[in-house]
Amino acid sequence: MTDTLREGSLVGLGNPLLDISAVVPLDFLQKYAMKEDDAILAEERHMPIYRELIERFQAEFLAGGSVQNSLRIAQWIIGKPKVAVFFGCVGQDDYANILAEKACAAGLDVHYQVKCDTPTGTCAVLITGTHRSLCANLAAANKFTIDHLDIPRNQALIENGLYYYISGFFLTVTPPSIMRVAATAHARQRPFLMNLSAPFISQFYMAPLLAVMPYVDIIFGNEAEAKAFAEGQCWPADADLREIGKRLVALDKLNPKRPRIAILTQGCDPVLLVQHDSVQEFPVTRLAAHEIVDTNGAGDAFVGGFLSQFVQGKSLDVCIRCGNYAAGHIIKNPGCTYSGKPEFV
Ligand code: 26A
Repeated sequence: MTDTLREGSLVGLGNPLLDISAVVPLDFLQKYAMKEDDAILAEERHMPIYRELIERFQAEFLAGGSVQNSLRIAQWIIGKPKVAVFFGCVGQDDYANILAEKACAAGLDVHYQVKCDTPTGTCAVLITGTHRSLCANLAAANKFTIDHLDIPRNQALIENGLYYYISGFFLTVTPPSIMRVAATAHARQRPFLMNLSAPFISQFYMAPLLAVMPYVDIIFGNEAEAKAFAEGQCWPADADLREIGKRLVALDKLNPKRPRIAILTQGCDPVLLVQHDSVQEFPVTRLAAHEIVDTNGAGDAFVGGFLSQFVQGKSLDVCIRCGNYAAGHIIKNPGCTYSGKPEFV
């Protein structure tokens, strides 16, 4: 089946980050005014976190960055190299080498923009039990510019794509690049998929998010992200996740022939698939506490599993089941990493 997949079918853009991950006590989160299961952009006061994680908590270094994670997972499941292409910006340093090496090992085709004067971005991952809190110092990732997409080779790769995936996180960096890719997808009638990514995106980047929403064919998000979007839209405070999903799919859409779909995850509770007025539930296998290594990357892995099937034209049912499989696997491994061969049938 995967033989029919051509190279470069799936195009993703995002922030390539090296995760610096450690198990920490709750008061460490409090020290930096962070919440469990949150994702934030680092401010000046967060800068000591990275060194502290390394020196006090024996942090591990893991390939991260939301979209790059999803594409690595999709590649792992697809098994055929270079079906997925990734664009993002890194520095010229060891961290960039680690990221490129992990991406390449997964079969992902990365085309980084490289900024020599800025270090590669990092993300502090603070693990507390089954929760994780993320604090990203985007550094070079924040320097991605649209002219990287103008390089003829990259332009050709974008035009060659059949499916496009970009995180809401990337709205903090370069809305014009996102609009460019969305417009390409639209002109070619190819699916454009996005992720709400984190509550702060809806809180602080609602305007560029709404600008791209008419292009979005599939929107992913978790419960907290969907609620933050609903709040940003002043939707009724008592709207439950189903209602929010219905309102998300009803937002303006440029291509009405392909109605928007919302896929909302809620941890170990069922995944909701919202289309038109219908909401379907897909159960999640609950892992035993001793099986959980960390939940970092679970949401990205869900999307990766979903994409691995979506690009093969599988039904949404199969895509979501594979998303659940991938998320379950990643939770049993440190960060967004996998072990062995995929076992999704
Ligand atoms: C703009 N921000 C805050 C971010 C991120 C991010 N990826 C892109 N942009 N903040 C955290 N991450 C990544 O999310 C993964 C877990 O879902 C982390 O690098 C981590 O690998």
